[in-house]
Amino acid sequence: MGKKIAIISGVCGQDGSYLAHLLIQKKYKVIGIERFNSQQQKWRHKFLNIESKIFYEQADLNDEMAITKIIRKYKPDEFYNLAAHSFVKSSFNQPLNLIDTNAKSVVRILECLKNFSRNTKFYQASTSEMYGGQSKKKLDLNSQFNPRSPYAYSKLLAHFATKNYREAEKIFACSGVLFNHESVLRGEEFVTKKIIKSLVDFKLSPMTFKIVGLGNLDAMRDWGYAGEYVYGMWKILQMKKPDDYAIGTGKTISVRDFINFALIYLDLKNFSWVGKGLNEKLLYENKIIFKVDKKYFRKTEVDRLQCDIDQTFKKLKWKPKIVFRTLIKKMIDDEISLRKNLVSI
Ligand code: G4F
Repeated sequence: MGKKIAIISGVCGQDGSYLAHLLIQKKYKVIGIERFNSQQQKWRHKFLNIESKIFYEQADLNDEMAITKIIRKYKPDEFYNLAAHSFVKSSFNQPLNLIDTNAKSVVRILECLKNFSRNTKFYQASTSEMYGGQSKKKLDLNSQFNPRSPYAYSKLLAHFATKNYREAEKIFACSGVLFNHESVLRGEEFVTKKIIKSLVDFKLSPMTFKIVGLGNLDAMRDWGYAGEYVYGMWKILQMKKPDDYAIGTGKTISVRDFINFALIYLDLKNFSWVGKGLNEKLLYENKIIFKVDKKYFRKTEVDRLQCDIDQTFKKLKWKPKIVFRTLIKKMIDDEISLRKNLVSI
């Protein structure tokens, strides 16, 4: 039997990079769809040492001809759709773009699989943002969705399209409803990477450090490690029957506590929070590190997300092991090694 073939859209992002790394280890031929052939976008692949092992194809997922051509060329065993506009805050400024990129493109891929590659197993990157975060309860696939941003409602449309192709067209189509998953490869616009990067900057050169603004410090998230969540994605497509799964750690902490744990791990214990609301600041020996800035607040916030992993664990026989404390340590250690490695790339 020849090598299994997997197509990954969004291969240059955090999840795409870790997934490509995993599938290459599993001896797949990995086809990575990228929007542009840009060396800059490949820094994650360089870091993971996989750049030369991926077969790149350029395509915009809104371009039906291009997607059809790639699917017909490879007839892949598995298609992982990880391409998306994924930053929630900016989604409020471009709702129609979000529908095109996050929802219509998914239907386009599924139509193409239906017409030209019916045996391909399809994975859709769904998200815990679809829940809306208004509930204090742990969330699983029986919980109610209440999308609170263009990002969330575009993803919900894609989620239900995937389910419908599974039920109506008998495509092996599955969604992973993933709670926040982070790593050193996260984009700098996301809060965990922003915090870790800033604190490592401060630790290494406090004299030149510039104050960083943050938004809602009370938001709570179930933060896991992206490097292991990709194993869950792969496992979902190895099940006998197609289905949807929620994946998270089952623990939730606030943005403020994420910062507190990071400060302790960096041995910056002499810190204090002063002020309230929009005047709140984090000080380290009289130097301001973070201050609240209302420009980072969202029009509608998702207050709290926490996964109930039991349902998934029963069916998938797998759950993430890395919970926030270990994640924070790992992000700090990897941030330091990323800086060293980038110099030699
Ligand atoms: O890091 P975030 O921007 O991630 P968010 O919005 O939870 O979304 C991420 O996780 C989702 C899974 O649930 C994915 F679907 C999505 O694509 C993305 O990967 O913000 C986390 C929380 C928010 O409540 C935000 O308001 O942190 C709060 N926050 C506070 N200060 C901030 C900041 N977020 C950002 N990005 N920047 C801040 O300065």
